[in-house]
Amino acid sequence: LNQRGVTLWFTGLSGSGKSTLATALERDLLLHQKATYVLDGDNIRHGLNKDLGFGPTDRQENIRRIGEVCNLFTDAGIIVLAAFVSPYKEDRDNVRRLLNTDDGRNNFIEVYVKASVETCEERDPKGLYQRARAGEIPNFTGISAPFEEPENPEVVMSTGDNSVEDCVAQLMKYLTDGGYL
Ligand code: GGZ
Repeated sequence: LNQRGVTLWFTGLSGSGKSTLATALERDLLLHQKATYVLDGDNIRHGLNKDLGFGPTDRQENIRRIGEVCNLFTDAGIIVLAAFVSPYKEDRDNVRRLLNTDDGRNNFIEVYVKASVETCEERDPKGLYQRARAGEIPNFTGISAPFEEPENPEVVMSTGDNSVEDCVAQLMKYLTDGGYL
């Protein structure tokens, strides 16, 4: 396999556009013949982590296990696109430490998918914000549970003001300039 692995870690609110960006980037990478794989709630929370909920301890364990999976995929030379709310800075930093090796190789690229609660709530593609406001979903990030903003993310994507295509182009440039492709 003629490529090195790396993990792009998309963090942000529900409805911020993490999976949309990851899936669009995946398409572009596949067109460039790059081995890539998207991890998100759809393929992780229904399988590996189906025993976990959304309280702080379960979210921590969710991210810990996902970090280990990212480490294995990255070691196998795959460009991993991990899209999880991952609201706690400490949990994200633990994954960063796991993936960034002693020889100075940065295998962890934190992508903050930035959109306000108002914007996400307006989109509300699954009606989750509405249900959270009604008190039907406890511990809902942005409503009744915290989101700790990244302090030094490698990339910030403001999805309220940029098209998916522009965001993907920016990420492709980051990967090219960083020698990941
Ligand atoms: C946040 C929730 C919750 C609560 C269910 N809080 O927009 P979605 O639907 O498709 O993505 C969200 C997903 C979050 O799962 P993660 O594994 O990414 O979360 S974490 O990293 O914090 O462990 C949302 C849905 O699951 N969802 N309940 N209470 N999002």
